[in-house]
Amino acid sequence: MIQYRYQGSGFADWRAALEQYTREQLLDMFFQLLRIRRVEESIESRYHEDEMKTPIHLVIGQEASCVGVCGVLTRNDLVYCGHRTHGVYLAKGGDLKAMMSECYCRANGCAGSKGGSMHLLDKNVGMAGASAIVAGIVPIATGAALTAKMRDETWVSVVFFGDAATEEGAMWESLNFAALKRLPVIYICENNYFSVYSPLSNRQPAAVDIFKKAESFGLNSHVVDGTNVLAVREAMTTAIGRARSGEGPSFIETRAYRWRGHGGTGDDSASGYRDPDEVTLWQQYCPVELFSTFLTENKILDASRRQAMETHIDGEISAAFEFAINSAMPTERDLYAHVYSD
Ligand SMILES: Cc1ncc(C[n+]2csc(CCOP(=O)(O)OP(=O)(O)O)c2C)c(N)n1
Repeated sequence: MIQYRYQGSGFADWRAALEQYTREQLLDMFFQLLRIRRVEESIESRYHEDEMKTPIHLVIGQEASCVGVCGVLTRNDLVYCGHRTHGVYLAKGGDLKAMMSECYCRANGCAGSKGGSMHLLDKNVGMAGASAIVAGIVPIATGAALTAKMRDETWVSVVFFGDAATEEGAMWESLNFAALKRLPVIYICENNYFSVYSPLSNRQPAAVDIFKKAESFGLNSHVVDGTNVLAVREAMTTAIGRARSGEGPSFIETRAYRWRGHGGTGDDSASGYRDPDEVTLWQQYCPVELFSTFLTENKILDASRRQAMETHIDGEISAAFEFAINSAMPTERDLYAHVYSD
């Protein structure tokens, strides 16, 4: 039985929004979406070789939230996230070679081979940390925002997490504190309706939307179509404006669907926890292809431009795999670096 249907309206109402952006900005948003999709597909295609010694959680189907959010951030703004890291890292300007090296556990990986896919970290681009403990990263990101406020800094703290994180006490304690202290923090809840194999309907009462709960804690709160990069970006623009001008925290619930299994490669619907037709249905609302069609219809993207992007991304991905595979493994000495206890 299909339980979760797409509730958005695609790009039908977004024509006027095109005027807010330059052609380059729109093409860049599309490029970022396409790049994340192609990187994920290539990781998926080589994962069976068992050389990437890391669990992976693919973001295919949910790319628009990463690109829509990170598109309005500066390098100095800090981003935190849960275990589904690849899209956030790339959208924040992360280095693809350093990310691939991390997946291959190489010493020059962005987390020095100690993190793997779930713990991408790169201070050069403001990728401040990730945690695989559900909601574990939320108080940390909130604490960072307290630092920004106490030091009178202009940067903002942004944290991505899934719907399951809103079933943890640490989440609500953080929201309460952030609202009380009017902290410059933006909470991005990527609601894909599942916590591993458990649908939202088995975990939370249907009568109260997640973003409404956040609103009741005193946060500026929105729900958006998480397959539409422009919708995410619009909500994020409001949120970042408020955070930078001292108006306090915001909460954005983005609704999209994870096309692949919770972890690893391929679709795992055959195990029975969701209807395979539900996956097929959501694939009609592809964040990459619907934006491509929209831009093409509005004469911003054409076939040759798209092909040039595909070729560029292909080259970048091949180079990143080659770089990672040919990089050195960590030495025994590396194991003791950045370790703070005996
Ligand atoms: C505190 C805690 N409980 C349980 C787990 C096991 N676990 C790992 S991922 C996950 C579900 C995460 O779902 P969600 O936060 O909605 O993110 P999604 O995977 O859907 O992106 C669970 C329960 C964990 N890592 N941490």
